[in-house]
Amino acid sequence: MNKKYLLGICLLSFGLTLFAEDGSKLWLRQASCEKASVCCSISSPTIAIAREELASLWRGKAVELQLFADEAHRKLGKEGYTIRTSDEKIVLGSTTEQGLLYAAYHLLRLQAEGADCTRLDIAEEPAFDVRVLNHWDNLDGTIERGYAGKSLWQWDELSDTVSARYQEYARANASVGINGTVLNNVNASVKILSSEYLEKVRVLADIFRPYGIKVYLSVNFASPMQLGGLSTADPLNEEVAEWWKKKVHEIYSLIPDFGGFLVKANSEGQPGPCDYGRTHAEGANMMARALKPYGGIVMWRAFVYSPSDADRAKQAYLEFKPLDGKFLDNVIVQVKNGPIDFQPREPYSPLFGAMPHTPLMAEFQVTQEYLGHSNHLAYLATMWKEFYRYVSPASLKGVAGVANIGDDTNWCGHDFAQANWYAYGRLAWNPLLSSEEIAKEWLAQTFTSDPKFVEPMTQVMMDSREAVVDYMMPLGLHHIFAWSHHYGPEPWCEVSGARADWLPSYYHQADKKGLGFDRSRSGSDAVSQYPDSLAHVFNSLELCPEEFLLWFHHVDWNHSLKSGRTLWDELCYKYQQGVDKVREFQKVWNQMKPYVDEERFQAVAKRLDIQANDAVWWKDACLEYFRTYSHMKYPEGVEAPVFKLKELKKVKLPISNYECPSADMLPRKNSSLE
Ligand code: GCV
Repeated sequence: MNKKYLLGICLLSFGLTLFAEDGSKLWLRQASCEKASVCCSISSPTIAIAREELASLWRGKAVELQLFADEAHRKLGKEGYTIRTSDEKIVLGSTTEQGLLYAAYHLLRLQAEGADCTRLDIAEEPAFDVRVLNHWDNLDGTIERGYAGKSLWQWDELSDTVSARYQEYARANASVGINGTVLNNVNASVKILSSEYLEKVRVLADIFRPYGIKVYLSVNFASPMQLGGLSTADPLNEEVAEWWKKKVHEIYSLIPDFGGFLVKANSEGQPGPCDYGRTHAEGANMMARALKPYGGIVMWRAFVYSPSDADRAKQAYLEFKPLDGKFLDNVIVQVKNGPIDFQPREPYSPLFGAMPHTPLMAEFQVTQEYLGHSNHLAYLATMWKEFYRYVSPASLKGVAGVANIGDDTNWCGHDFAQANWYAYGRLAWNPLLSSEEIAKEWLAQTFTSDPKFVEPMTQVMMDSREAVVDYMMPLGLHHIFAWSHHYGPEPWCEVSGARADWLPSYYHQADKKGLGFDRSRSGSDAVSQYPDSLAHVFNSLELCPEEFLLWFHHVDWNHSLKSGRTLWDELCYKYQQGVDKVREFQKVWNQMKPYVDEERFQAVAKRLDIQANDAVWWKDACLEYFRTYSHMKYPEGVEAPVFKLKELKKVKLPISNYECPSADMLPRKNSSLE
C-alpha cells in the first residue's frame, strides 16, 4: 500500500481516537501502520507475543531477539534482559523468553515516551522475585474495597466463555513487569479450591502463562473442614496435612506452574492455626510442606489483631517477631507497609527489619480504600517511595499490591488510578525509580508526550497524595474515617459493641488538653519496636518528624510547632492547604483541555469536582469536631466552615464496602446542609 495513503489512515485513526478515548487501552495506546522487521530463531507462545507486539508497534530499525547463555546475561537472572543498538539493528537479549518479552515492552515504552532510541545500551533485572497483585475479588463478582465495578473474573461463564479482557489484563501486567496474580479475596471462600473452580482457574492460568504471570490463590484455613468434611483444620493433625497435600497435587496436575497460596489467618474472623493453639508458623509450614515438592510458596499475612489489649500498632510485631526463623524457606511473611492499615500516611511497619531470619514481602494497597476511593486523584508512588526511605528493598523477597482493577471500561474507575497500577508494577521491578520519572512515563503513554501536558500534570500527580493527607489526616492523624466503607470523615464515630481499636476516638485521642496517640516510651511504647536510632527520634516530641507527630504523641493544643504556630493553628492550615491544593489541581486540569480527548477530560474534571467538595467536607468535619475539644478560633487565612457539624454527623452514605459513592450521595457545599 502507498505510504502516504497509509499515513493518512494512521492520522485519521489517531484523530478519531483523540475524540473517542475511554481509557480502556490504559498506557498501551500505541498505534502503528507498518510492520517492523523482527527476527528471532525461537518459537514459543511467549516469543510469539513479543514478536507480534514489536512487529505491529515498533517503528524503528530491525529488532532481533536472542537467547544468550553468557555470564553477563546469567547475572541478570531469569527475568533480566539487555537492549543494545548497533548500526543496523537493535538486539534484545536474555537467558529466557520471558526476559525477551520484558525487553520488548521496555523498547516500546521508550518509543511511546518519545525517547531517543538510536544508541541504547540497557541492562535490567527485577529487584524482587515475587511481584504480585492481590485481588480482593469475591466469587460472587463483588470486590472488597474495589471501586471500579465488578470483578474481571466471570466465574459463572468460565470455563466455557473466556473474556478478551483476561488477555488484555495479562498484557498490561507484563508490560510493567508484574509476574503473579492472586485471583481471589484474602477473606477466602473455600469454594475456590473445589474441583469445579480449579478448572476455571486453570483456564485463566493458561491465558496468563505466556505473559509470565503465575496464578496464586487465597485459601481459607478451614478448607479441610468446610470443603473436605474433616472435623478439624488443626495444622498438626495428619489427616489435615494429608488433605492439603492431595489438594495441592490436584492443583498442580491442572496448573503445573501454580504459584502457591496467600493466607489471611486469625484476623478479622478468619480461621487459622491459633484456633487450635498453634502458631502462625505451624500453620504456614504445614501448607508449605505440601507446596514444596512443586516449587510453590506460601504468602502468610501478618495483618493480625492479637487477643491482647496492646496498642493496635504494636500487635503484628508482638505476634510475629517471636516466630522469626521458625518458618520454612518457601514461606514469605507478607506485611502491610504500615503497622495499622493502609492509612493515607503511616510510619513503616517495624516488623520490617525485625525478622532477619524470615523472608518478608511488603503489601501495598493500590486500591484507594482510605484515599477517596476512585473519586480522588491520589498518585501513590510517592507514598511507596516513602516506605523505601526506611526499608531497604534488599531486605525484601517480594511485593504485593492490592489491586484497583475491576470490569469498568477504564479498568480502575478514575483515569488517574491507572497510574497507581502502572507505578506499582514499575516500582516492583525497580524501587529505585523516582515517582516523578514514573509519573512522566505514564502520562506520556496514557495521554500525550507533549511537555505542555506532561510537566504540569506531573506536578499535580506528585503533589496529590500529600494533598489527600492534608485534607484528611495531617500531622500523623489516622483512622478517623467513616465506619465500614471508609469514605468521608467520621472522627466522632461510635458503634456500640465495636472493638475499641476500630473506632476513631481510639486513634485521635482528642481531649481538652490536646490531640494524638501517645506511643512514646511513656505511652504505649510502640516507638521501641523500631531500631534504637529511629525510636529515639520518634520518641522525642522535638525530633519526631511532624508528619508523624500525632501518630507518636499526644500533643497540647498550644504546643508550638516548627512553623512557630500552635498545634491547633497548624492543623487548621494543613486542612486548608489540602483544600487549596485540590482547587489548584482543578485549575491545572482545566488548562489541559487541548491535550486530552473529551471523554477522559470530562471524566477527570467531574471527579476533581467531587474531590474538591470532599476536601472541604473533610476540613469542616474534622476541624469543627476537634474544635469542640480545643475551643480555639480559626486562624486568619483559614476559611470559615460551610458545613455544620450537627448536620455532618447525620451523614450516612448508602454504600457498601464494594462501592464508590456518586456525587449525589455526598454532602455538597450548596446543599441543604448549609
Ligand atoms: C480484605 C482492612 C480492610 C478489609 C480487608 C483487611 C485485610 O481491614 O478494611 O476490607 O479485608 O484490611 O487486609 O485483610
